[in-house]
Amino acid sequence: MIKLCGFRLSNYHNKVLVALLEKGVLFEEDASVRPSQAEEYLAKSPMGKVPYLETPQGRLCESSVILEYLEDAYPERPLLPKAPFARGKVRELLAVLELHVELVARRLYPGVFFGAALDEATKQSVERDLAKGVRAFRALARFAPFVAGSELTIADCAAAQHLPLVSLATRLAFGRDVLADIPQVKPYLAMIEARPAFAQVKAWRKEAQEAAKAERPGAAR
Ligand SMILES: N[C@@H](CCC(=O)N[C@@H](CS)C(=O)NCC(=O)O)C(=O)O
Repeated sequence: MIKLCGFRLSNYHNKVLVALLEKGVLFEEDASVRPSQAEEYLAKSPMGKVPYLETPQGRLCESSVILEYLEDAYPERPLLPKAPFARGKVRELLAVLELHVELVARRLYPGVFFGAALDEATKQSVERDLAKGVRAFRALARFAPFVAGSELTIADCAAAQHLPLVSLATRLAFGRDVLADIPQVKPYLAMIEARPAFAQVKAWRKEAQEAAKAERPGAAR
């Protein structure tokens, strides 16, 4: 059986977890795996990140690659449309959201969530780059009612995890939510989080958050 390895505070782990639940795939989870640069961990996940997926044929890392693998291996409940152009549009939205929004906001996380110093130069470069990413996301997102259109897709699995984190990080860093000017985001998140799979993953994340707080009382997240 396939096994998802990572931890439930990770938005990338949760992106895959919710896709597995939505697709109704039988899977195991090891939620105790943490990122590491140790040799033995790099042998499993070459960038030292989570998540990775164990399959009968071997391991796969990179959450979007894992989602594509799941689409190929478990096509019964698809999270991508059939038509090539429509598939391209979903992947385009997902790439913009991750490369130009989440990954940019991620530069704030050490400062806003883990107590590291956050210098002005970083804040300014993040603010500048995020303005472009958020503009592109806003141009591409459909909210009709799902983020990429009328069907639930892999883009929703990602958006539901990343958007709240980007809002929180930018509120903490800049005193304003960079997504506040996209009025569809809040109702979209309320709608998507009402789905049982998304509600379950959110509840597991909150449990993991409480456990992390109990371990490290100073941590923000
Ligand atoms: N592009 C990767 C990103 C995964 C990622 O950044 N995971 C974080 C946890 S949310 C991590 O492992 N961070 C540790 C590190 O970057 O060394 C994916 O989609 O799987």
